[in-house]
Amino acid sequence: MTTPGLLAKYRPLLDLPAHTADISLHEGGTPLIPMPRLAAHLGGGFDLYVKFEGLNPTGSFKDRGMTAAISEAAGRGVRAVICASTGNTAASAAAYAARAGLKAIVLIPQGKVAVGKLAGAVAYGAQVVQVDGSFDDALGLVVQVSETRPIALVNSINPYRLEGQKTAAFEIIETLGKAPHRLCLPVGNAGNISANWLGFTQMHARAGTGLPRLLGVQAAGAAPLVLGHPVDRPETVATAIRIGRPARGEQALAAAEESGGRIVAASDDDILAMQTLLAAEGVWVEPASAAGLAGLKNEIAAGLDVQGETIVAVCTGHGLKDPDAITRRMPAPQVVAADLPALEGLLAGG
Ligand code: AN7
Repeated sequence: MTTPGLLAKYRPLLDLPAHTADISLHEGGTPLIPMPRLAAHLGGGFDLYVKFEGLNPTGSFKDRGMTAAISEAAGRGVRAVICASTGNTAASAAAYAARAGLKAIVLIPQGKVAVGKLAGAVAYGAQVVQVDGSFDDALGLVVQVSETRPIALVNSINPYRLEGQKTAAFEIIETLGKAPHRLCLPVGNAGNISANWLGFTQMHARAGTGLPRLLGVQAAGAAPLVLGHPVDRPETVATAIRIGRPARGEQALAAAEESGGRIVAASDDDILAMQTLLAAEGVWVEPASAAGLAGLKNEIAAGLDVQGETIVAVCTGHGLKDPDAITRRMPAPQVVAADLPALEGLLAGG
């Protein structure tokens, strides 16, 4: 017996064509981790959980959508897939394409992808192309290429990506017994917030499980949905969400509004401070994944009343994806001679 992958578990709830195969790395089933100390730090009076999506097979939530998109493409007889990516989509597409025996081509913005993601894409055997431009430029290119060649596009413009990604909502409902009052998560290309809303609304229509208010959080230097216009030169330490023209921006704004929530921005300093707070409670996420909670912290500080609520923060990617985000802030290493008195001396000094 193995744990089922997401398609095996949820197929009747997913709107996928009959030809869809089942290409799986047994993704999903990620833990919902209580964070009582962080909740107290944010003011207390509510229950806080992290849905730790970094524990998926390639280290991010992208695997949920990719099992669906690659399974559809493989079932249709496609031989190659392509995507633009800030890194996690690339690693996930590469892994699932490898699993299916397909070729993967990934376009990434040159010099702006965290090392763990780039290494993943290479390790899984993808053709990695660095674009002298932004993620948005790369997305424009892959859309055009997929229109003229027999190559399946597996960015979240692909509707099957959302079908897979909505399973995060199903899992949260299964664990809590109902939807949380509030769901906070980072927003980049805006696929994930759209997919989660699909999942929560679908389950509510079937089983009356309730709906969360959505708090989507962009990085302040890449916040088109907050500013109300595209950002030509997005910049943020959270390279995963360094996106200026979100493909599903309209859908995300509609979902946030329909839920009674909103989309806000958090500064790089706020994002890194939240990454540190999460790690101080044992959960190391990549910078982008701390954005949702950084936004929540700001909202509470500005007067948002969350008393009595259950809040889930989706932490989308593992800290190991972007070790440089830590090492470049690391203090100088403590070096000691290989003898006990030297170590005792160092420890005595605090
Ligand atoms: C860790 O990999 O867009 O709003 O190309 O890697 O659904 O785009 C990644 C996005 C949040 C934002 N957290 O999700 C890509 C890419 C992490 C991410 C997001 C991403 P969307």
